[in-house]
Amino acid sequence: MNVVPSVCTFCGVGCGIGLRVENDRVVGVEPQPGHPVSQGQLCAKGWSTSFAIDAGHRLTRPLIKEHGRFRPASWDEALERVANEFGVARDAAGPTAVGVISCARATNEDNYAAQKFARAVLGTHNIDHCARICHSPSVAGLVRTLGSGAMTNGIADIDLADVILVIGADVTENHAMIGARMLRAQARGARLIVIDPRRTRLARLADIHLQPRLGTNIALLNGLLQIILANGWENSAFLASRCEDTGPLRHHLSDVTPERTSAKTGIAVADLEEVARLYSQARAAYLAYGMGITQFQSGTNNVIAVSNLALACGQVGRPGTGINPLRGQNNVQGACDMGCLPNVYPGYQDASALAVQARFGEAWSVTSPVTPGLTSLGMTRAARDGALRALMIIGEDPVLTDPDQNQVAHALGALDFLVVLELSMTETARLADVVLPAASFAEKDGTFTNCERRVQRVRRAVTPPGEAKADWKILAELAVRMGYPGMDWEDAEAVFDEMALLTPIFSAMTYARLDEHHGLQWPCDAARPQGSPFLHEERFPLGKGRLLPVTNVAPDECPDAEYPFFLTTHRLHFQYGGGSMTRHSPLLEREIPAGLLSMHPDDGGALGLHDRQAVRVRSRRGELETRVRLTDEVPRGTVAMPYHFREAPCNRLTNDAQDPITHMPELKACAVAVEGLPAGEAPNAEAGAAEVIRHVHS
Ligand SMILES: Nc1nc2c(c(=O)[nH]1)N[C@H]1C(S)=C(S)[C@@H](COP(=O)(O)OP(=O)(O)OC[C@H]3O[C@@H](n4cnc5c(=O)[nH]c(N)nc54)[C@H](O)[C@@H]3O)O[C@H]1N2
Ligand SMILES: Nc1nc2c(c(=O)[nH]1)N[C@H]1C(S)=C(S)[C@@H](COP(=O)(O)OP(=O)(O)OC[C@H]3O[C@@H](n4cnc5c(=O)[nH]c(N)nc54)[C@H](O)[C@@H]3O)O[C@H]1N2
Ligand code: SF4
Ligand SMILES: [Mo]
Repeated sequence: MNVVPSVCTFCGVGCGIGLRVENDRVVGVEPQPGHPVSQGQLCAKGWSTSFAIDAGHRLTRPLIKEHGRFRPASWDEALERVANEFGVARDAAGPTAVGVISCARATNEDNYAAQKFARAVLGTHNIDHCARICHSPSVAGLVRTLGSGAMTNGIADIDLADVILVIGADVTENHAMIGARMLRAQARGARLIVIDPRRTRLARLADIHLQPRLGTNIALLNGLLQIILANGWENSAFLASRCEDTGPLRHHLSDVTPERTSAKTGIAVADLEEVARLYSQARAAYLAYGMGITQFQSGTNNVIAVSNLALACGQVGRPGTGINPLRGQNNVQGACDMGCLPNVYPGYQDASALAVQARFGEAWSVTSPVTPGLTSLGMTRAARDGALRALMIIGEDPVLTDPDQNQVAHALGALDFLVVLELSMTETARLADVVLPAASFAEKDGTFTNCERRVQRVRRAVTPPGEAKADWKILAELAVRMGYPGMDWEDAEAVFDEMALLTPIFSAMTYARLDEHHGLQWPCDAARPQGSPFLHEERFPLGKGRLLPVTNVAPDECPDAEYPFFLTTHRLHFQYGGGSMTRHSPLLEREIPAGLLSMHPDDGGALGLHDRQAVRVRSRRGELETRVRLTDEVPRGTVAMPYHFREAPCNRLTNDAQDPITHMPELKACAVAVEGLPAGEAPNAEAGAAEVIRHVHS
């Protein structure tokens, strides 16, 4: 047996794994000893990798849909079809009528190729990926306050903190090895504070759990800041030397009082004061946050409120202290860094700047597109309106993971042409005209960038199943067919080298140097050849930090007589995303009954429900059936559902009201009604599925 060093394919922690290979098959996984992030450990998902990529459920040949059914086709025929359909759509309606959605689970090399394919071959900035509905508000918010949207500190910095403040992140479930590290820090004396409307496992173990009402983050963060300023607990020296004038923010907070904050958020004044004191007076405070901050129509302002708090207390720019948006997917940091966003080229180079357009135009020997690109949900809307005609989706499952499933299915159905590059047949791939089989991370060379900006190598450990190929290779072959020779790379390393040449923050990285260092953290350039474990020591990319006044905005849809509950959506430790990988593991599947609705026992009692009874959940957009789980982990008036399960897809209920700055949809709050089904009845997993199909064909 051979053990090939690699990186976990699930979450953004980026744990080091060893793929155990026997007879050209991955038969198991082991932790990489001495790995800087995972320190020789893995969570249950990491251990289950071999099931997730097993050839038994993989796509092995290109598929073309004919009369509503897929038939196998040769690569030649399938690629010709794709090239032709994109050509037709572009000729008929211009380059803004075609688009690409890329994959935060695929490598940097795949993502670099995806945005180059969109910009250089299709001639459009219509390129985006799931960061849109994940941490786009972090990028936008922190760019406005600091100038850079990445985690300011490494994971190991948790060991240096004396206060750990977690806001809207369920870390033991979703970033398990970071959660474990936080609990170890607590055991050696750090104070752990969790702010979450749900009583998560980490909240139960924390020293302090603040349980705000859903959607009151800004009221809470402004309230903490007001207490800090009123008591003189701010870091005046830091504010004077590192930040712009705080006058406007102070003025903005002048009518905030602890009592008003308490009334808005539902948190006792004494608890607010205790958290304000602990965080501001800490020697090093490691602030981490997640989707409970970003997935609101006020997502960008929520992030700004987080940043205001950290800047006012001088808790950024030192080891162990900073602002850390816990990036979600294994390579979502990388997909952003590679420029799979409509507004930036690789390395966050402004796509609207003429000099940047000229630079990439020259490097790629093309005329760069000038029309601003659409976001992923912008593309969905354009498809619905008939303005977007042909779409490529690389490794995303929006039918399960985007808000308002019926509208998503309707939009995908309205396209002239949809091609999906996937590992297995997902709910989204089923709707495609052509499906292309992609190689998984264990079957290709490349790099992933974890949430602490660490670029690490993955390696081809086994042959891809059947005729599957690396995404970058598929895109390169398609480019040739569409008359563009500039993507004809020798191998993944050549893609990386081209990227590093054009991207200043990666300029000192090579595969050989990544190997030597267990990965390197960007920025990594001539001035910082060893990479950057933490950011902003002496100055912010903006120069001085900005504290910007922001005001709480209620969720777009709040409970009323017809839909009396707030629904919030979340994740479970043993499942991942749309479940297309984790649900193939019998070990993970055994842990979780599909998609239960969590409800407070008092609410359940008022509705006459008993634990595990089948219920129907309805919103203004759709309905589904599942079972109820009565638990005081959720507060009264709020119900919660995970989004991993096609049998009970909570995104049939969610609202796509959006943050005006980033177009982040409000996945964390909408209004629903719940009713019990007759005793003894089982939930109908198909309820609504027929509706989706009807939308596709209408
Ligand atoms: N097991 C597993 N791990 C994963 C994933 C997975 O699918 N499964 N997905 C990965 C991805 S893509 C991502 S982005 C990360 C996400 O990781 P997290 O950010 O931890 O994601 P969530 O569980 O969606 O939401 C976090 C918390 O926000 C809370 N919340 C809801 N509303 C509010 C509010 O108004 N205020 C506050 N303060 N909190 C609120 C919820 O109760 C929830 O506990 O996880 C990654 N890791
Ligand atoms: N209600 C609700 N909805 C949510 C969220 C929420 O909290 N609540 N969270 C949102 C967030 S933060 C995110 S990030 C999105 C995630 O949404 P998605 O990105 O749609 O979710 P995944 O299931 O991770 O889909 C990734 C797909 O990529 C495929 N894949 C893996 N590796 C490769 C590869 O190398 N090449 C190719 N071509 N394919 C590959 C997998 O098979 C999988 O089907 O979901 C969002 N949806
Ligand atoms: S914590 Fe994340 S990266 Fe580490 S093993 Fe678990 S899923 Fe994989
Ligand atoms: Mo995410």
